[in-house]
Amino acid sequence: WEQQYLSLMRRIWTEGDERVDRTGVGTRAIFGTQLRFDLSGNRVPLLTTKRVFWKAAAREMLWFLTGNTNIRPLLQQGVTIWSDWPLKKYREATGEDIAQDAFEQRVVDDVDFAARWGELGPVYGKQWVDWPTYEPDGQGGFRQGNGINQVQQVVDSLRSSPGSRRHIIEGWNVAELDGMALPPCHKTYQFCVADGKLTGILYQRSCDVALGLPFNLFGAALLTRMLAHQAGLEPGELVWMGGDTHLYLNHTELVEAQLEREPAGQPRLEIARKPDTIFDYRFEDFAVEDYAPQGVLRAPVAV
Ligand code: THF
Repeated sequence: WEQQYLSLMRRIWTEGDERVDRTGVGTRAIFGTQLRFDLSGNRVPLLTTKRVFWKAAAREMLWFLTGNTNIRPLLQQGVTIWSDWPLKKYREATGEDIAQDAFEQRVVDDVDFAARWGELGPVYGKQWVDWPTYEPDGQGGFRQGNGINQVQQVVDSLRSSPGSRRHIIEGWNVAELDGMALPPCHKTYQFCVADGKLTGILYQRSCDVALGLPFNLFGAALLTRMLAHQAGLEPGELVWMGGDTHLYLNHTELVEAQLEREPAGQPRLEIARKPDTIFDYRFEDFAVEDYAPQGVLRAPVAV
């Protein structure tokens, strides 16, 4: 199964178009890609050709489900994958050349500082569980209505109309993109029930194959598993679809090292407890078994 990831990586590296992207780093890219993973028997697409910090990806997914869009709760748990964007904004706004760990420490220690500088805007969590609505105010204008919890709606629709083709969680709120630190990359999730099994599709408009994709695959598999668990379904497959699927040109060392490695093993994801709702999973409920990855491969994140 992991060869799919490695083949995609190899194909982008050898055949991709070179582009200068938003970050200025430069990429090689293929537009329009797909991977499929079997989730049955609790299999999880967690790469073995490098160590993937699945715990950070799991904490990130639980953070999305809380609806929170501030990096503070992530940092309180030692997860630093979202720090680069607020940090860049802070440095640009204040001219202060603060170190990343000093910035992160201030966000953790100082609630007001976190509210001012740790906020990412209405990103994933907000749209997933509290998509804004508007209703007529009776005077020819509009006022804010109740937010829509798309995740709860999908749990409900999986239970009440499993055959539906509308089990969708959407992050791309066109009207709110401007307020987001980064418009959503993993923007659309769709689910399908067949034979008592739940299959998930993740459509990702833009994908950093070396750093982001291993996280996104684990996160999407975890979300599919939690939904299946809550709806009383078995895990089916995870289908991943990429728009601009790229490797950053400064990831050369990682790519070359990883393509030399052979995958080994099939990790499994166990969920210990079935809470009352999808919003009540705790990190301690998740365990990965049979995961014996090769060593960490580091690469810089393009911001
Ligand atoms: N922007 C870019 N350029 N790449 C991304 O992967 C990415 N994301 C999120 C938003 N914007 C992105 C942030 N997610 C890492 C992993 C996921 C991220 C961001 C960074 C990362 O650096 N991983 C390292 C270290 C992990 C750790 O120390 O915990 C790794 O080796 O995997 C795609 O969702």
